[in-house]
Amino acid sequence: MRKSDSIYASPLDELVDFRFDERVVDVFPDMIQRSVPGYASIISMIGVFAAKYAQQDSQCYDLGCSLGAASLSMRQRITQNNCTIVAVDNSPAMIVRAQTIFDSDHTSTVPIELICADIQEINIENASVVVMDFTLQFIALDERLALIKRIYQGLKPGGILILSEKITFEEESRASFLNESHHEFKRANGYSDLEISQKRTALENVLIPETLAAHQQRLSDAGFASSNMWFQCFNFMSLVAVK
Ligand code: GEK
Repeated sequence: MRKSDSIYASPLDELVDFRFDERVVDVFPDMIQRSVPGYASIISMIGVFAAKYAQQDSQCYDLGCSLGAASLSMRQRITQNNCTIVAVDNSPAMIVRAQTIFDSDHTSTVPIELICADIQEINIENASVVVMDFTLQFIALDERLALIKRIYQGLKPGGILILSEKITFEEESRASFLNESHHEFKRANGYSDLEISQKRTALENVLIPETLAAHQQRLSDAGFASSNMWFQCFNFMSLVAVK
């Protein structure tokens, strides 16, 4: 049974910045499913992309893996020989829970190496698929280009980066329509206005969204020949950049 997220349901005296601690880990599958429109589809399609782009004798990275949903999706679809999935998160609580989930998954023999570390500090090498599913948005703005460059350098020719992000829009009317639509989605999923507003405040200094154009410019600056947005729902999108 999925544990239901009620972290922001009662008024909180002091709203501290959002952290991926044990309380969040406990309700994470419910929280992300009810907060990110299209999350389940994106996870499934990450498996579909991995099936096509994973290369024999290479590594597939899941950066900011949380409970490993993208790793499991890739593991189920990869048929190329001698691929390893490297799943990384800097929240110890996420890593402990992800390990128990991986241990109980017997759908495939593709190995998953789980690492508790900052994704800005790990080696990225011999990669055919790199996934950052709603993780770059938590990295400081001035550190994003360096990380994307390291991913580009670690990718083999023909390798891909799958980048999913909450985005913002330059045009005010477009931004407010899509933000409001996202709030409506959360209301439809049972979150109250109080929960939506307290969570927004907690995330304000932690999750910094950018425009699609800013993401595509950075990918191009890092060397990616092309990037295609393959998914958008409200102010959430996912794109694939090819080396
Ligand atoms: C999914 N990809 O289910 N280094 C490592 N991990 C980090 C860092 C960092 N510098 N910063 C944040 N994280 C997942 C969902 S959640 C998105 C990703 C969300 C981790 C953080 O601990 C958390 O587990 C994850 O990135 C972001 O497909 O909750 O909106």
